Amino acid sequence: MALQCYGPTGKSWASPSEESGGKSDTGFLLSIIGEWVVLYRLNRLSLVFGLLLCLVPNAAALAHAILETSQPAEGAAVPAGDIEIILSYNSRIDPARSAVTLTMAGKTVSKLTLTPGDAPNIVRSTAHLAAGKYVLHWQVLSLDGHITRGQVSFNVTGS
Ligand SMILES: [Cu+2]
Repeated sequence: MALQCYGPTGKSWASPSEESGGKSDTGFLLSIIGEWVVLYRLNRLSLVFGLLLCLVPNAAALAHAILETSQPAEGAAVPAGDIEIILSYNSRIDPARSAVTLTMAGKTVSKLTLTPGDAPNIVRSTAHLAAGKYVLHWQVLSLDGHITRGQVSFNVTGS
């Protein structure tokens, strides 16, 4: 509602030039600059509004992708071999623009190929792993266009 006051039609660009003959160019220029300033402020306003949406807890819960559960779970021990990896988030994510990497002792072991899970908030993958301490680094894109990251540490035990 308040935004309508600043709309492009709020102050006419044409009227100053029509009324005063000599000053027309400067008047027109000034009004254009005025519009630019207003547009710039509106952009900043929407930016601030977007940021606020992400800061307010309830809104963030609907927007940011937060890892809710994982398989393997944090700190879990799983037997070596084919390991199923399932990451479940609080909101819908885009598997095509998300990435999961496995590291061991800070070195990348493999970049996992993600497949959509049973629900739009789940991604899954499989990895054939030998015994060792692994860290799974995930990065996902949620519907609000924000990327969130995190990691899950787990152990693979020898057979
Ligand atoms: Cu967000």
